[in-house]
Amino acid sequence: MDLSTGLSSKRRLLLVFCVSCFLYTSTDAEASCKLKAKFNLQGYKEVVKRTVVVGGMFPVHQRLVSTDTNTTIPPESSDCEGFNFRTFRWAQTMLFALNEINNRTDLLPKTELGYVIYDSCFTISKAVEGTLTFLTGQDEAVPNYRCGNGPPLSALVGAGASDLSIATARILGLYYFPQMSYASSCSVLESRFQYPTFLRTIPSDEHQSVAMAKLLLHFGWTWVGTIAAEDDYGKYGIKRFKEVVEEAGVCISFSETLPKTPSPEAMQRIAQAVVDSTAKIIVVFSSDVDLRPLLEELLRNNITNRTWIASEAWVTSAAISRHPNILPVLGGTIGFAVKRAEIPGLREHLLAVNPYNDTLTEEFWGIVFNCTMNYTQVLRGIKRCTGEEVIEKLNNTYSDVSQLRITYNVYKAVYAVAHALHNLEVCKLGSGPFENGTCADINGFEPWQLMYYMKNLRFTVPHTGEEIFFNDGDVQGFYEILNWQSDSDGEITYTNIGYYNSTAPADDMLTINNASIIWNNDVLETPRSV
Ligand code: TCR
Repeated sequence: MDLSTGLSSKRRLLLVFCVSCFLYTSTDAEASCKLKAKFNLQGYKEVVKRTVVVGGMFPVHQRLVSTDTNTTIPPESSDCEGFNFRTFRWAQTMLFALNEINNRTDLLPKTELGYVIYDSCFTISKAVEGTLTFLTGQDEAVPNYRCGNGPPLSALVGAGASDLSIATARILGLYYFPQMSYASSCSVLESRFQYPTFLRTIPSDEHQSVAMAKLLLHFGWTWVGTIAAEDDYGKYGIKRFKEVVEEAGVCISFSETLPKTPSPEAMQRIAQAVVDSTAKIIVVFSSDVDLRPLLEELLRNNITNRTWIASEAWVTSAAISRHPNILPVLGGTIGFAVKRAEIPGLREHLLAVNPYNDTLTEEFWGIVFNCTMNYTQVLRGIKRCTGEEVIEKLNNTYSDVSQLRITYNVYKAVYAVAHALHNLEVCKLGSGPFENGTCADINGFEPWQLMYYMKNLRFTVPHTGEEIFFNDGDVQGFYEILNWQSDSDGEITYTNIGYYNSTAPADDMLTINNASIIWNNDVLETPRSV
C-alpha cells in the first residue's frame, strides 16, 4: 500500500499539471468504473473492487501571484504563492482518512475511494476553476458536465473559506452535486434554497455570532470595537454579532474592515482607530491570513491593554499566537474554537509524506529543508534536495497535532462521504428510498441519489465516538471557549475556560469559569469595557 495515496502501489499516480496550482489525482484517466481485480492480504482470495472518486479543495497557497494585465499575450491561469503548512495538513488529512477507509473491511468493502484534490489558493477564481475541472473531468475548465469518462465522482470535500464555497456551491447546486465543507461557516450557506447540495461539518456562524454576543453580556461589557475581514465570513459574522448586541443595548465604538489586499496605510488607519477609541474590548471576525498584517502594525505601535475576542478562524492559529513578542498585545485573548480531537496515526502519516508524490509535496519539502528539486533552480545555485532529509525532526504547524480542529472537520467530512456511499451501496432492491423501492447503482449513480444519502446520514466518527448527523445540512453549534495564557517559557497556551452549546436551554448555553481567565497583562480582574 502506498500510504500517501491510499491506493495499491500497482496503480500509478498521475499528476495533473494542467492549471498551474492543481494538485493530484489518484486514478489515471483511463481508469473507468470497470471492476478491478485486487488481491487481499493473504493473496489467495480475489477481492473485486471498484473506484469512486472523492474531490477535495484546500487553500494550500494563500494568494495568487499578481500578474500584469497585458492583453497582448494569451491569458493564463495565475500561479499561487504563500505555502501554508496548516492547510497542507488539512489536505494530507483527507488522504489519511481515505487511506483508513480503503483499509477497512466494514466500510465500503467493495469500493475503493480515489481522489482529486485542488488548491483553491484562497481565491474564488481558482475555486471555480477547480470545481469546473472536477465536474468535467477535463484538464481544462469546460463547463460541460462529466464529459470525461473516468470513475464516478461522489462529492466535493471543501472549499475552505466561505466565499469560495458560496461560489462552488452555486455551480455544484446546478447539477445537484453534493458538497461537504469542513471550514465554510458563513450563515448564508444555511439556505438550502440557494445552496441545495451544500453540507458542512463546521457549525454555522449564526451560533458563533450569538455566542460572542452572549459572552459580552456575560462580562457586562457595553462598549466595543469590531474588526471584520472583507469577505463573507467577516461581514456576515460581525453583522449578526452587532444585531444581537445592539438589541441588548451594547454600543459599537468603531467598525473596521481588513482589506483582502492589505496596504500599510489601511493597517495604520485601523491601528489608529484602535488607539483612538476608548473601547477596551475588540471583536475580530477574520481568518488568520487576513489578520496577520494588522497584527504587525499593532506590534509596531505596541498597542496593549486591550481584550481581543477571537473568531474560530484565528483562535488557535500558530501564525498569530506563535508570532514573536505577541504576548503583551494579544495575551488574554478569548475566543471560540470548534471541537478538537486526537486522531491516532495521523502524525505518523504526516511525517511519512513522500517528497516525490506530487508538485505540492515537492514544494513543501523544498520550503522545509531550504532546498529545491527543480533542476533549473539547482543550476541557479540553490541547494538540491536529496529526498533523504529527515522529517521526524520537523517541529512546525504541519506536523503539530495538538489542535486538530478544522483538521478533525476534514476527517469527519471524508467519513461522511464514505458512509453515504456505503449506504448507497448496501441498499436492497425493494426497500430502497427511490421510486418503487428502487436503489441507486454504485457503478453509476446520479449526484442527487448520493445527495439523498448525505442528507439522511447518521454515523459515529472513529476514535472519537462523536455522532454526526445533519439538520438540513448543518451540524449543531458547539464551541470550546479558549483563553490565551502564557506558559513558563512565555509561549501562548490555549486554556479552556468554558463552552457554548446552542442546543442547551437558553440560560445554559454559555458556561464560563471566570476564575480561570487570565486577562491581558496578566491581570486577574475582569476588565471594563471603557
Ligand atoms: N470559517 C471561515 C474560514 C475559516 C478558516 C479557519 C480559515 C474558518 N476557520 C481556520 C483558515 C483557518 C471558519 C469561513 O470563511 O467560513
